[in-house]
Amino acid sequence: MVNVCEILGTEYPIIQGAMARIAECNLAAAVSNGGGLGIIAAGGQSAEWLREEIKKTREMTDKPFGVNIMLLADNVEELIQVVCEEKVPVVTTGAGNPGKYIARMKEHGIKVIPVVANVALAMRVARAGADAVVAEGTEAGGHIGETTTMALVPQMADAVDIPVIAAGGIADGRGVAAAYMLGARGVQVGTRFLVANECIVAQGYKDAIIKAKDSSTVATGRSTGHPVRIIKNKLAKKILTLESQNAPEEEINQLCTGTLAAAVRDGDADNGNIMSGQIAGLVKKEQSAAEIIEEMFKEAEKVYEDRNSICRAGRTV
Ligand code: TUI
Repeated sequence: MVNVCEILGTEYPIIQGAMARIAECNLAAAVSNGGGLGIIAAGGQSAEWLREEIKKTREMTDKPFGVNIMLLADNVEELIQVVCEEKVPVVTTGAGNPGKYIARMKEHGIKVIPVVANVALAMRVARAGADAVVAEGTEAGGHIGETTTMALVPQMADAVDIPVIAAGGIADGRGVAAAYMLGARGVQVGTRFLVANECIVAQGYKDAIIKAKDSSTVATGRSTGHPVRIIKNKLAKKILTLESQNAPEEEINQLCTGTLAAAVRDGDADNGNIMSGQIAGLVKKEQSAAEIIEEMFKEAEKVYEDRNSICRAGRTV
């Protein structure tokens, strides 16, 4: 099977998670310069914006980087056109089935890595020619599926013959080592990169991640069929209340309008939509993207070397 670093063209097998309105040229270039694959999140952005970010990223790094295309966006066709014209090295996709776009992107020399939350979709994209898949467990932030990383990764690794990259709940070397034990050959990390020095998100958002505990996130939107994991704040509680009252979808959508901008731009920790993974409780300090990557892989190597023997019936085997 092809090595993930070879597919990505990186030193480390790590992809930065796509974070809508947050992941732009500064974070993408910093992650790529740190030896991982930085990602520009195109979700909610125009084709012109994306073209400009690609240009700026290329000015900031000579390393490979990627673009994430969120498939619920209404301008997906235009965004696909931009990544093809710009010959972006890697494209990740989310929130849908990218099957019909894969051949076109590959014709332009793009490596295609769909982010998926179930085995059925992983098998479909593998058949359509995907180079690797990200198995994203429900621990992840943002739009999520139902299955945990622990259960999803080994099942996906058995089902497809392309490399599986684990996501959801990974923020340190133990998580990296665990992902490998489950059959993954790379990781995607979002939450920890939110607090990278180079990440342009408002300080209030970073503080909310650093203050978070294991139980600080909640999945909203289960009632509308689009579950989204966010920090459990005033906004989250209002959404959950409306959902428990079976409020119409429009009312929930209205409540959510502008809340991502409030979180990302204004750092509104109460009424902003602060997407975050469950692993936020482990993220305790702001660092450069390069330090985050180096620390995670150094720690993963150490965890692997220091592993204890597995015990059977109380005896070391
Ligand atoms: O896409 C993500 N994470 C995201 S997208 C996003 S923007 C957004 N905001 C509010 C509502 C919806 C989107 C924030 N975070 N991760 C990958 C992912 N894909 N997670 C879940 C899925 C998924 C879900 C259903 C993929 C396909 C799918 O159905 C299609 C099928 O054929 O199974």
